[in-house]
Amino acid sequence: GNVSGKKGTVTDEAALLPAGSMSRVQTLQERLFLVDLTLEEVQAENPKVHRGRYHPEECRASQRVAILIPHRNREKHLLYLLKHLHPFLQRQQLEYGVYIIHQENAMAGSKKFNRAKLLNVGYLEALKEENWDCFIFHDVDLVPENDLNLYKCEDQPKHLVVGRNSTGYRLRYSGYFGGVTALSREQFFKVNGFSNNYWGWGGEDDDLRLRVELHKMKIIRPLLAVGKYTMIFHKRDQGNEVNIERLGLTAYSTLLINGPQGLTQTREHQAVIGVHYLRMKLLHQVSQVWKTDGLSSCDYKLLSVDYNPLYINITVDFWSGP
Ligand code: UD2
Ligand code: MN
Repeated sequence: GNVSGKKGTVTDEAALLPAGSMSRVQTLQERLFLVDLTLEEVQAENPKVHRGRYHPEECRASQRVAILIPHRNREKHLLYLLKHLHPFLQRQQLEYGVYIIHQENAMAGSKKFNRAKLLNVGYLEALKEENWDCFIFHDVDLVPENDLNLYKCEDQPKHLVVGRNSTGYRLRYSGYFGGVTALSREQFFKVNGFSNNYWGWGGEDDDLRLRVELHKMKIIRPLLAVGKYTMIFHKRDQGNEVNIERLGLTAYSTLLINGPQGLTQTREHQAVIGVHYLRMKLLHQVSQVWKTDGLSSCDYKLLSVDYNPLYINITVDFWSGP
């Protein structure tokens, strides 16, 4: 359970729910999250955070940690994440800064969301302000449930989301590396960050895992009881439609064994598999392209850097896109 000692936390309430009922989950989450909370209220609850940053008064933190949150059109989620995350990080006595990297869509042809590229931008921009030791790459809609899930870096890259409410608190597949990850400044630099080429939903997390493995690093995770998250209920966003080129691990292994014919029945299916095949090729090429696609090639137009009480907002636009 939750070690914060507070009553009425997400964990406590979720435990009362009958399992497997999506509408009940949605109702619960509306009750927990979708009340009329305002940014002013969350600010008032967190008086010790200034310009998105905090450091403990009683001690010196062992690491300086930058939390990077990719964002577009999720204001409500952001509000609830800020409400839960700031006290959580302070209970862990961390020195930290919270960065929101917001994708603007002013330029032609850049309508699709690019989570990975935004996180590259966050890393590069945050380092201009402070020599952060550790980076937490964080979905806007994931709320950690257990205070023992430490937001700090280890000697190997760390995947913090072992399970979440919406998938029955299980690891989705071995090798899964999405949601929330912690890489040190050096670890992320070593793999040249994320690929910039994943537009729309999916694939970018698998790509980062391959980069990590290529560099002979090993992904570590907290225990299941510790790595628990509540994902605030949401539907797929507009402009973040499934990137159908993304790796389907099962399809991939079938392909390797049987070739594309082994998978297909209908023409539509065949078309989808065709595109899958391209993406698999892309993922297959990670070993050749990681050096030229990543932090080293991340081009973006910086529109603004704003300092809010609870976060630093970096707004960017991208020139290219599919
Ligand atoms: C999963 C992964 C996520 C990423 C994604 C595929 C988990 C828990 N998370 O998320 O890390 O790998 O699949 O790309 O497995 N966002 C916006 N506005 C948008 C679209 C996305 O702000 O219009 C941001 C936001 O921070 C969001 C994140 O991108 O949390 C991931 O998008 P999602 O929540 O729609 O996808 P989900 O939950 O399947
Ligand atoms: Mn999500």
